[in-house]
Amino acid sequence: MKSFEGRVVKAVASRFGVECEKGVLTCFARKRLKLDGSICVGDRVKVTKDGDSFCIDGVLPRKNFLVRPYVSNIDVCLIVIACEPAPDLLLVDKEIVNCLSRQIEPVIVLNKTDIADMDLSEYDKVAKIFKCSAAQQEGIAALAEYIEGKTACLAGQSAVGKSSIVNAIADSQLMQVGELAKKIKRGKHTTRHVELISLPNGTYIADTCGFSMLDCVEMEPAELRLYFDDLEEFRPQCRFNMCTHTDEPDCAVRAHVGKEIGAGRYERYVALYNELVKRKQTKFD
Ligand SMILES: Nc1nc2c(ncn2[C@@H]2O[C@H](COP(=O)(O)OP(=O)(O)OP(=O)(O)O)[C@@H](O)[C@H]2O)c(=O)[nH]1
Ligand SMILES: [Mg+2]
Ligand SMILES: [Zn+2]
Repeated sequence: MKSFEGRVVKAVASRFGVECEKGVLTCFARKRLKLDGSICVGDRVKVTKDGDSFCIDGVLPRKNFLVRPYVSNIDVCLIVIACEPAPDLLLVDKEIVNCLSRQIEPVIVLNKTDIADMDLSEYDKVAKIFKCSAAQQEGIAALAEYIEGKTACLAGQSAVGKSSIVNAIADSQLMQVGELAKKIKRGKHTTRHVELISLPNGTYIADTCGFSMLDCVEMEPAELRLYFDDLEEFRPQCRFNMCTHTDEPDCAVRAHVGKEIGAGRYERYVALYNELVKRKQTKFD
């Protein structure tokens, strides 16, 4: 039996699309690799030809994985926002924390610049920022170049234009683009399944369903600051070495809010911190 390696680019029920030298093959999984989640899109797998069918025999070690959407081996996450639907920056900050805690590089993408621009200078020290209009094909080339050869996933609220960006990058209408529900200015979660799109230049893109990746962040409140480099920069000047920058006296971070640290960014740090404290309390209640 000949066996070879490939990458799972699609999962539908118990069938997997595995990309390999021969193209994308439909594969089944060995029984011992239970079908309830031991294989996900993004996995590098070993495949064996078994008669007329192909079977996944094993999954190679993962670099990382996300639960919602369920994708593995991600290098970069494009966190997409737009002027409409109105950006939820708390969600953006949670997604950044989630990325950093999983060795994924967060990249902020402001889409729909044909409608409005937005000041994102609060994030200058936090993540690489791209501005684009998928509709006008503006700023797309730079983004495509940045993710070349990497595996990128997209995150962000419904209707910010994730699928449109994937289309623009792939330069083809691979994905179904939904109408922004006009009255409520909220999307309809058009994209429902996860699929890795393999581009000729070695880039893989996972279009996702618009859910946030945040609920799966498991960490101690005191750990949060490790994912806020832009605040941590000032910690050496805080009175306490273990300062959480919330209510300690002589906190250098608080002293720089409104100057080098954006007030909104700091407020969201505190909101996230309090959320983690609350979660910890309810866990032990
Ligand atoms: N004006 C403008 N509209 C855009 C742009 N990009 C996308 N849209 C529109 O925004 C709406 C939503 O786009 P989608 O690409 O489906 O958004 P999505 O983020 O994939 O949404 P979900 O799949 O529901 O999560 C569509 O009506 C698009 O035509 C843009 O650059 N400018
Ligand atoms: Mg979509
Ligand atoms: Zn401090």
